Amino acid sequence: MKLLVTGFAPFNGETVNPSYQIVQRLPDKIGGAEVIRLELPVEFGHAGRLLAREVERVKPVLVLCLGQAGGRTGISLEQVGINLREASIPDNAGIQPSGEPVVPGGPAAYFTTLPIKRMCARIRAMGIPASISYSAGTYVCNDLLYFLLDELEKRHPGIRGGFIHVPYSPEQAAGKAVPPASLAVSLAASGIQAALEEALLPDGKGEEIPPQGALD
Ligand code: PCA
Repeated sequence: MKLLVTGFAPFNGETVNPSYQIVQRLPDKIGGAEVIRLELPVEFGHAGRLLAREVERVKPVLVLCLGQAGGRTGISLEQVGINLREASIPDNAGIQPSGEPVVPGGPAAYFTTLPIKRMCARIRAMGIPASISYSAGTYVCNDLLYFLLDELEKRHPGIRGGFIHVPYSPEQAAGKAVPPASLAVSLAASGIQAALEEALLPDGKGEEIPPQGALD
């Protein structure tokens, strides 16, 4: 049994991306499953194609993609990917799409197939800030999430997939004149590991889920 976990390369002038630093810190086995790691380029379309190729090769039970969301105040478990590319900055290949679909003719949105409420509750129970997010944005992370869910639905209906955004690391925040929220990579990695353990539990066997209101 394998888990495919991805992070992104640095972008937008940063020298690191905590999403892949977290992936590198995960243990080689989680919940009895082997962890397969992949670093993806911050490039519209290209990231999704590389991921699809790896899904085909690895045949994991679950795919979790991570990305940096500077300014977010905790770990953000994404509920939805939308079929829209709207970039406020160019990607690492210099492409800046506007008003384009991720998949022409595809549905407006896909929901994650991971049990994100249980995963979120598990992270919070460790004393690590986390919440459900209802927008992964319209940049490369949303592009990857939408493309992944489209691919899994069409070609690998047995594989579950989703996306988690993480805040800046403290080192990144320290380099900014007005420091934004940040989360230590080691702490974030512990939370992501626990979330993956939770996701591998059969439905109904996981952490007791408080009502959503209690999570807000
Ligand atoms: N974050 C960007 C793309 C790569 C990354 O780590 C995003 O949120 O779209």
